[in-house]
Amino acid sequence: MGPELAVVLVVAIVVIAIVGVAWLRGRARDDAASTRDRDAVGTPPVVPPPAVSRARDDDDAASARDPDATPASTSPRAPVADTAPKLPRTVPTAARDEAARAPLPVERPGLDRPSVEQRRHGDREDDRERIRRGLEKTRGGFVAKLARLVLGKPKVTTALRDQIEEVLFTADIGTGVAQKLMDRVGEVLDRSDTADAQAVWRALEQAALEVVKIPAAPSNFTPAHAPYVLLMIGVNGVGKTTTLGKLAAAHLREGRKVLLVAGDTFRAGAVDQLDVWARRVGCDIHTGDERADPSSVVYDGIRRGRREGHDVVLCDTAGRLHTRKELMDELGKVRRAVAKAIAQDLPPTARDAVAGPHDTFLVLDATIGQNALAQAKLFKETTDFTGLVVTKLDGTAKGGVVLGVCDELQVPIRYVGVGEGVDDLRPFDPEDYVAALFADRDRAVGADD
Ligand SMILES: Nc1nc2c(ncn2[C@@H]2O[C@H](COP(=O)(O)OP(=O)(O)OP(=O)(O)O)[C@@H](O)[C@H]2O)c(=O)[nH]1
Ligand SMILES: [Mg+2]
Repeated sequence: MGPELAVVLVVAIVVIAIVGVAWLRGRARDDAASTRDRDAVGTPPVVPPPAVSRARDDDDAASARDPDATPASTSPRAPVADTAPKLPRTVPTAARDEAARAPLPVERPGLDRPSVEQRRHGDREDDRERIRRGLEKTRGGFVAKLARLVLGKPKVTTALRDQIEEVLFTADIGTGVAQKLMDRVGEVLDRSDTADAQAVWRALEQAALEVVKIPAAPSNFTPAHAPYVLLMIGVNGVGKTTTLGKLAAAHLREGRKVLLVAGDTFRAGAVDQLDVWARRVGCDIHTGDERADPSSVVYDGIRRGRREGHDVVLCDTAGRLHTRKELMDELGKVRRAVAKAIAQDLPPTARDAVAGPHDTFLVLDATIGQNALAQAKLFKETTDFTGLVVTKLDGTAKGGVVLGVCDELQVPIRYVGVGEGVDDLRPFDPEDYVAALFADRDRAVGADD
């Protein structure tokens, strides 16, 4: 082979090599492109979750834990998906926690009402309406039976006495109240054999009003040494935590700075439940370590409230059976811790006078009727409380238990719960309650047993 042939061969090999490499590179690019196309059709792309949607998930989880939490459909949440900043696929713990702690939309009943005067008038009307609606089932129960007996005829005769007596004594109002109401009916009937039906009805209404009208000084939410401290007590599931959440909203609405204190360190999820309420109404919360001593949590919470300028400190406690001595002893310890925390800022001479919180409310569940009364009596034997809250008046025919509780305990009812929502707590007004109980006479007469 001559030198010319050798040069031609080398040049040919080099050209073939260059063309081959270029061809292989082109194949590789095509393969990559077709893989992308396949993925785009068959597998959804992995998109990092937006920060706010994480918070929404937490909210939903929380509302599953807490039936009080506002359902997503009614909550005025802003749409988040498009505007939310994208987080990297692995969301850093700090960012996740921050998203989870993001405050829920604040629900403060009444803030949008036009003026103070109008608002107060509106509130009053609203209160009456809510109580009236809450007592619907009770009205359909023993009140409807009474109405059929008394108002169903133009005149009430003494022959009806026994029947009225039977209705009253089988109603969930307690025998003491039944007797008081019966005595009044008797007084009207004693005057003559037949009585005007409206006069008998008015006598019943008047007697009921006397039972529930318990003189009580209103709570002082602005004590000389802030904060005002409230302790909520009662057996399991009566509505302590829910009532605290609603109360927090009511205080915020009055412009007070509120701190919720998670004194229920016993039940798993109790702290989270209160936390949901704090975020929901937009107030601060104080929590201790898991399984911490409730007295120390409450003590620290009150001290923090004082330090940080809260006007109102609302303390939750674990549900407890009045029959469990150790739990009732624990409650005594919590009360002493509260007294100690409040007394710290008082002049030495005033300290001994502090025996406990400014208010202690015993929460009673109306749906259990006479058992609520029995509970309250037993609590009273071991604990002091300054007021009662009767919850779940909505959806029960046993709303007459309010009468029995007032009569037996002679402790004022401060609030009534008429639903699970943030706006479903109403200050108890004796006149409104009795008016609502005896309202809708015509409908009550027509109602079924
Ligand atoms: N319908 C109605 N439900 C209520 C009312 N108050 C509370 N509830 C419901 O009662 C249930 C128990 O309420 P909680 O506030 O958890 O009761 P609790 O006393 O704190 O319970 P424990 O912490 O377990 O002792 C929840 O489902 C509340 O939504 C009310 O006024 N009406
Ligand atoms: Mg609770």
